Amino acid sequence: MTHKIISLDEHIIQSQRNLPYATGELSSLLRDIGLAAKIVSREVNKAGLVDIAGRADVENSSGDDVQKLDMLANDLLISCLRNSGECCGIASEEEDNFKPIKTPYKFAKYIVLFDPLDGSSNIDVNVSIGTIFAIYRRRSFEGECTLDDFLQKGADQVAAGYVLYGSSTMLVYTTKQGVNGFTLDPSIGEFCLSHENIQIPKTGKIYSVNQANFNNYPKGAQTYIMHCMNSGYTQRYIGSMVADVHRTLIKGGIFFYPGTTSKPNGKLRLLYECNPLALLIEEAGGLASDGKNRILDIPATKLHQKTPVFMGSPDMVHKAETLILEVDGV
Ligand code: P6P
Repeated sequence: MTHKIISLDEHIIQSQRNLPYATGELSSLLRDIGLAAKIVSREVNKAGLVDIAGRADVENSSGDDVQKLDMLANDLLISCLRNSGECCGIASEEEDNFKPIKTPYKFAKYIVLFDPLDGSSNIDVNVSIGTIFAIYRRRSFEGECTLDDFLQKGADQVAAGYVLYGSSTMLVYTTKQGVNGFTLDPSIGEFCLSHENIQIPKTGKIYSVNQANFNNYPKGAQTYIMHCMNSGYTQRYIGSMVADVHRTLIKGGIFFYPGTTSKPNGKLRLLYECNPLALLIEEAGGLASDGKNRILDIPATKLHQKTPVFMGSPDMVHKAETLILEVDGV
């Protein structure tokens, strides 16, 4: 029996049929992101063969060294979205100007935030990296988008997803109708449905944290790490959030990046890293918090604001929150 291939485009159109108010713009925007992902995947897979790996001698909004491939991915995504006609504004981790990029489409109803290539420190050592995106309906009614259009709670996202450039290239997305994963088949240039209706295991035995920072974590996070070690869990940490969260989504477990003494809000950005991944984790049946509060409820006040994050299997995130409350208090 031949296996029916469902492409990303077909799936997006089918999902749109379930959204009564859908008029096709969101579907078109998601397809444009899928196109950008294919092009970025082609360039990521060439890194090392062509002089696009390595540092670009530029810093981004978070003071990270920008890699050449970061800039290429950023430019590709901006170009695809700017010409899509479905979004009126774009915000990217790589754009240091603390204000969003306006597109020519002042009446388009969506805005997009993205981290074009997360895990960039892994690019030149051939470790998995990823693109993360979040889509909101604009809050302003018409005309040029405003910063306020971007400063929305994660719970108000209409869609979110990531692309993982690993042993294969996968796109995983949600429009709040569940989580579905697509694997790129380079022979036909299509993302094909490979992981339908992903559900995260209720618990797991893998904890994912940078243990090198142990002494700088709050006591509550230290206590949870000791709990994981004493429970015989396995520690896995790739250093690319998309890769660590993807493994957590598929196998179960918990990924966390707590605040530290020098960075009380941690390192990961709320708007274009934690919120989109938190929506996917929750849509798959998991939990995502800052240790105390639901990530998706955190008010957005700055484009590049950071938050501590604990996300994954519900039983494990709940245990972390319980120990944090016991040890650190409210
Ligand atoms: P650390 C990559 O630079 C990143 O932004 C995330 O993808 C990853 O989870 C984290 O930083 C790794 O940070 O401090 O553990 O090297």
